[in-house]
Amino acid sequence: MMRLIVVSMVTALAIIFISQQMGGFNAYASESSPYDSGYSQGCDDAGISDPDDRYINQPEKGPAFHTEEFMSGYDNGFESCAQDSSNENCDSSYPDVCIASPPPDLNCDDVPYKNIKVQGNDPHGFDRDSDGIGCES
Ligand SMILES: [Ca+2]
Repeated sequence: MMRLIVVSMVTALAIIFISQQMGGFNAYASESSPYDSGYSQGCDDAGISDPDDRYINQPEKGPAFHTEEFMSGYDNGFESCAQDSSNENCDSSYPDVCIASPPPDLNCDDVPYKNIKVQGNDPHGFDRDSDGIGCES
């Protein structure tokens, strides 16, 4: 009987401990981490064309004033958003080059590429024989 009570108490304590751990974890996850704030700051800066206007180049806001975690987020955010904005008019059917989606409908003569990789719906019809290579030369 005594042993059963002890086992029950240990079990109860374990459940309390685990639920506290989970609660603590959730509370932490709901706050933005230094990495996340860095990431969103980096993403914002990627959209600002004049480096002087970027957050990171403001007085007392440079890399020396941030944690390594923030800067790691900043770098990734900047890189990711810089790529997104430069690729926003590139059709995903032509992943190796940047060709805008129609309109206008382009022909191979209109683009400076040969033997381009084609995937997906090929809106320009560069790959008529559907072998994954467009504008063969
Ligand atoms: Ca082809």
